[in-house]
Amino acid sequence: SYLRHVDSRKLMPNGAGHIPHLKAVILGEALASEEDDLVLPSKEFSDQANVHSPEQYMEMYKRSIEDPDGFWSEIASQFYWKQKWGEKVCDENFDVRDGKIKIEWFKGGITNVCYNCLDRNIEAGLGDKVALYWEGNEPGLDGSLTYSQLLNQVCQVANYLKDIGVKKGDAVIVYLPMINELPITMLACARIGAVHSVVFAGFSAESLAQRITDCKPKAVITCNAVRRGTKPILLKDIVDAAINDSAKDGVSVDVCLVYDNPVALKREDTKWTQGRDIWWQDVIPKYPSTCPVEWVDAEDPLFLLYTSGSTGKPKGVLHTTGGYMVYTATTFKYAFDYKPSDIYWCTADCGWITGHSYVTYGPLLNGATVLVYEGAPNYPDAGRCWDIVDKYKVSIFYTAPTLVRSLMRDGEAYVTRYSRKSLRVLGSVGEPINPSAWRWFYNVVGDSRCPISDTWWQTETGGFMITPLPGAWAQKPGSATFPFFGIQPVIVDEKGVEIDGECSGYLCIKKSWPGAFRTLYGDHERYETTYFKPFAGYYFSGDGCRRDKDGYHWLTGRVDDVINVSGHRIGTAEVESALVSHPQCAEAAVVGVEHEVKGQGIYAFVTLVDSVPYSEDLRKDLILTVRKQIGAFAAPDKIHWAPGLPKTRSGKIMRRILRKIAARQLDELGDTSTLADPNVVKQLIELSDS
Ligand code: 6R9
Repeated sequence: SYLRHVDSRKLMPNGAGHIPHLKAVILGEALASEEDDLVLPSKEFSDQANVHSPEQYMEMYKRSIEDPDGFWSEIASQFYWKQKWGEKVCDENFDVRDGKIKIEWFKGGITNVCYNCLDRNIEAGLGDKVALYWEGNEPGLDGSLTYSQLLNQVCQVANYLKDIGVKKGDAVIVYLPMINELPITMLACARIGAVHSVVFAGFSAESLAQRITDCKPKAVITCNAVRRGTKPILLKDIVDAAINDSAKDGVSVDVCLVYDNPVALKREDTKWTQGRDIWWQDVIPKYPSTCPVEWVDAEDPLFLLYTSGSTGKPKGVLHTTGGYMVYTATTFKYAFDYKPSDIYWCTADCGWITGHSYVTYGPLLNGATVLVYEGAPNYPDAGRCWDIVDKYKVSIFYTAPTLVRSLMRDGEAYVTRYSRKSLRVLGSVGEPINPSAWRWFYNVVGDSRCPISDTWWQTETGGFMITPLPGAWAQKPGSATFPFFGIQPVIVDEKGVEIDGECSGYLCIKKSWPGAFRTLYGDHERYETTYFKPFAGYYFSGDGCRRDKDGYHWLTGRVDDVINVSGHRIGTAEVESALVSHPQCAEAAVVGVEHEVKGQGIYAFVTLVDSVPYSEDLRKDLILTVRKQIGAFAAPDKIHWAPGLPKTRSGKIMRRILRKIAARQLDELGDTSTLADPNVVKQLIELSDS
């Protein structure tokens, strides 16, 4: 059966060829490089998988490229459409030189995403299946909703929203923690054709105000307070400040619906604005639990999600209805090898795209059982995730490399004390996962049994773009592997010329896909300038990518994070991965600094494994590790010991701040309001000269 994999690799797209070194892997010989490290799915897994061989993938992939209309309309037909789409499945202009960028899928088709998530599944007999499990921050606090119960609650909220005058096309801002009411609110908006804009309930009042001012919502939906770990966060205070701020810009909010969370704050201690604020529990239960659906066009907006660009104000990424529905459902099904008996847990918050596509829409469209977890993944201790996995018999676990690395740092004992035998597929998203973290995730968490879907995608892409299909082919730790159906990734040089075979460069996408964003809200020009003008004819992802001799894709980080040292282009992620492979290094973040001779030098912030002391020997050893793994040119010029790294609450390292610290431009640190822990920056500055 191994030979089956080898031969069919000739079929891999983009020049992937035969793999002679596979023999070495099977025989357990030493590998020349990480590119040769192959992890094969077990026969049992492949045999039961939705896509079970490279040949099957290739056949489906080929069809999706050669006949996208046929491929996608067949899948779309499995959903409920009040009226089928018009003549064209896809109508696009993807090239700025031919005029305005336009992407349309299933135009003329009339449907509703909420109906397809709930009513359709209930009609198919899933009414009594659990749709949402909810696990609270405090162990022991939990709940669940079946598909029928979820529909009832969604309808009550939808009826309330209609009653206060929210209509099709109106924006609603949602600033809620991870409680069931968050996906409920999203679905309620979708049901009546309103456009939700979920703001991660960890953003500052200023950030929230910016978003309120930009999309002028008919209502803001929040919660008085929440506990994450031991820390209570007064969400309502933040909302009050934000609403006051946007009022100064002439944008007023008439209704603020507040979920009462007595575990975190008493009602009477919640600040209140009479006439504007209203308790969720006082009104929602009074509304009828059925609500007719607002049928919308496939190209009507579903939601707005703000994401940060490299400069300027946040960008309102706009997703529409039909294509997004079809794409998130399909990617979920294949990339996680979803089966109806699965219990699925994604640790992302609904405030990010991952929570939209892969907590709410993708799984529910498949009729899946989803776990929503309110708390911090290491509360009350580093074993909480596996405690939850055992409690709910989670079978698909989807998380971010940053969590994997931090749990790795806390030690295996927290993992191995739990059974985890329900797990069958693992997933990773948000940043490149370094091979050593991949290995730990695979060997320790998954007991060397569960394939890892390292899914590369973006807020803008709506769903997975480059991802393993577990069961279909061999994985390489650290590589996102191959494109999803319908996706044509191309690697271009700085002139925008496509490069073939083994190469590295800028990652672009040729042709649209159903889940693509359609515009930046209120700024179509910025949409074209940022994504379609850098390399005319393509969507530019902003990421760098290497394609290896076997056609596997290795994401090398944002190209704005590329460092050029003496003419060598070095991805910060590559250096970080080398550093982290050192047994005493827990986490690393690398930035470029001005260097007199080399143009740019490499400046590395390094967090050590618990209780290992800083030392000159260790510093030298870390540098040696990078020299060994990448080359002397990539050796860091400076190692800066870091007790912690500045991260956003979604776990992304804020390199902007690290660059300023590295350059000693301490008065130019900029906005630090989105940091998970602002103290980290202070500590780093104090350690600057050590
Ligand atoms: C889904 C999400 C998008 C950026 C993207 C890339 C990085 C995400 C990745 C990955 C390597 C992966 N990224 N997944 N890099 N491997 N599996 O995270 O969306 O918040 O918009 O971030 O995240 O740099 O361009 P978003």
